[in-house]
Amino acid sequence: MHLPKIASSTAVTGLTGSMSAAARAAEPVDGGIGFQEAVTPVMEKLTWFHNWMLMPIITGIVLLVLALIIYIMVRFNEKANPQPSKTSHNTLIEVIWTVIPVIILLVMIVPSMRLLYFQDALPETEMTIKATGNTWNWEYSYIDHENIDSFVSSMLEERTDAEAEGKPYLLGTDFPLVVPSGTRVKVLVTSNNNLHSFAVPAFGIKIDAIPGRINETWFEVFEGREGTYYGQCSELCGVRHAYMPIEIRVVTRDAFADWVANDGAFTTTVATNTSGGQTAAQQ
Ligand SMILES: [Cu+2]
Repeated sequence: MHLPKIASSTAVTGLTGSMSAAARAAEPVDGGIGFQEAVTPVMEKLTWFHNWMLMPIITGIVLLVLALIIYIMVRFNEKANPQPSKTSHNTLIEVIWTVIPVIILLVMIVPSMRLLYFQDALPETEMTIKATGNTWNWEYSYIDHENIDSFVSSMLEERTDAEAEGKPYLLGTDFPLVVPSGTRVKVLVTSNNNLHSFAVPAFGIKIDAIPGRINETWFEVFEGREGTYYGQCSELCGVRHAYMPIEIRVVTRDAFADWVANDGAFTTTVATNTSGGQTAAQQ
C-alpha cells in the first residue's frame, strides 16, 4: 500500500546531515497551549497580533464584564436592594456602551487589515509548488522544476512505521514536501475531488483546496529554521479527513539545490491520482 521508500537512503543522503540537527522543528505537543513557534514572517505577525492585540483586549473585556456581574450580584440582589429601580433607559450609559466598542474595533482594524493584506497579496516569489488534495492524501508538483515528478504524500498508516522513521504518528508521511529556507515560495492549492484545506500552523497558512479552482498563498521560512513542519487537511472532506497530514521538510538553499539536481530523489513512482482516489501503488 505504501510507495517504495526510494528516497530515504539514496539520493537524500546529502540532505540528512544538514537536516538532523533541526529535525522536528515544530509540531503539536501534548498539553500545548497557544501557537506553534512561528517560522515565517506571516506567522510571526499573526502571533504578535494574537498575543499583543487580541489577547489584552479580550482579557480586559472579560474582566470588566466579570466585575460588573459580581457587582450586580452583590449590590442589587433582593436582600441588598428590596425596592428595585424602575429605570428603563439611560442615555449616557447607552452612548458609552456603543461608542467604546466602536473605538475598540477601530483600534483593531488597522493592524488587522494590514496583516490580511500582507498574507493575501502575493509578493514576488522565487519558486512555485502546487498542492493537490486527493481522497485522501496530498500530491505535490514542483512546477518550475521539470525534472522533479509530482508525487503523492500519504500518511504513514501504522504507528510502528512512523516510529521507525522518527516521525509523529498521524502527522508523518512517506514523502514530505521539500522546500528551501530563505526563499519565497508560492503555493497553488487545488483539489481533485472534494473540498480540502492546506494548512501548516508554523507557517501561518491555511487555504481551501477546491476542485476546478486554484487558490494561492505563500510562505518564506526564515533561514536557520530548517527542519520538519507538520500540518493537516483543515476542511472536513470525508471519512479519512483526519488522515491526510502535510509534512514539509525545510532544508537550506544549497541542500535544496542538491535535491533538485538529484531529480528530487523521488523517482518516477506515482504522479496521477484522480477519480478513484487510489494511488498507483494501491491499484
Ligand atoms: Cu481533506
